[in-house]
Amino acid sequence: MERLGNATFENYVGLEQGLSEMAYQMVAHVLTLGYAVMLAGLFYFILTMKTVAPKYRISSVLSVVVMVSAFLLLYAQSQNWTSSFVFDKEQGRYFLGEGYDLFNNGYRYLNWLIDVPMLLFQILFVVALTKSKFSSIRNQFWFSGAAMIITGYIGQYYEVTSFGTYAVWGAISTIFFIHILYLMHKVIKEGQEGIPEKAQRTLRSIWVLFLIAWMLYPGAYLMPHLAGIGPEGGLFSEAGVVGRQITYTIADVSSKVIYGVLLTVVARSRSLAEGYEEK
Ligand code: RET
Repeated sequence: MERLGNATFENYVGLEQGLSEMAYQMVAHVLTLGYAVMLAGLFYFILTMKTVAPKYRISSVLSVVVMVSAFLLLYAQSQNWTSSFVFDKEQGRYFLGEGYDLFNNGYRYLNWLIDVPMLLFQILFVVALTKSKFSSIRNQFWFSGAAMIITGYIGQYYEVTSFGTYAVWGAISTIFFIHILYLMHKVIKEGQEGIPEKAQRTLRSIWVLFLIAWMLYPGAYLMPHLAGIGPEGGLFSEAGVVGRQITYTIADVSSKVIYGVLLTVVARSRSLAEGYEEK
């Protein structure tokens, strides 16, 4: 099982069993949907910017930054998929092409390196902290966000070849993730004080969305090993390959686009309550 070195499990599945037409196309389609949604989101955030008071607009600007970087990186990810597997007429399945690229989810991780700090930073412009210091929360968000991703990025190279190494890096990454969840919970709790009831309700939904959407990423990391450890069992199969890309796409749309839209909704309620009128 080591012919491909540190390649991720998608390549091993593509080398040994190959992918059916449906599995191959579903991934190609879901990746395309991913970057198309980012482009649509880009227009939404630009066009709604003026519906909120100027002090909240940085949140929309940060969503624009997230949309552009996600669009480009998800586009690259999608190209990587179609250039990694080729159709074999004899067997009627897609296999890893000779002399082609290997597939790697690394584009995503590097995209998160930009987007995760931006997404965490963004909420600080929509809510007012009552007890914590802005700069302290911001720095902790950035530090733990970057540390979580870099450690996870290293770990994902070992998902096939060394389960131990993969588990240890994953566990270190999880410690930073728990720190982020703790900070976000605090920010959302403090942020609810003294704002309109409707905005409070939206903030509570943001917490639920955040929790679910962000948990999907470690789920995708674990995908090849869910329901059974190792190359023989569980989702180390084309179901796992498709499942991982669908999970990533749902997570991306929720954590970047829907989250940004809900923050715009909170900023809009607060702007109206403060007497802001769009000109
Ligand atoms: C990793 C490694 C395994 C352990 C954990 C992880 C968490 C990843 C998260 C990523 C969030 C990404 C977002 C991107 C949006 O653009 C790195 C998979 C806990 C939470 C929100």
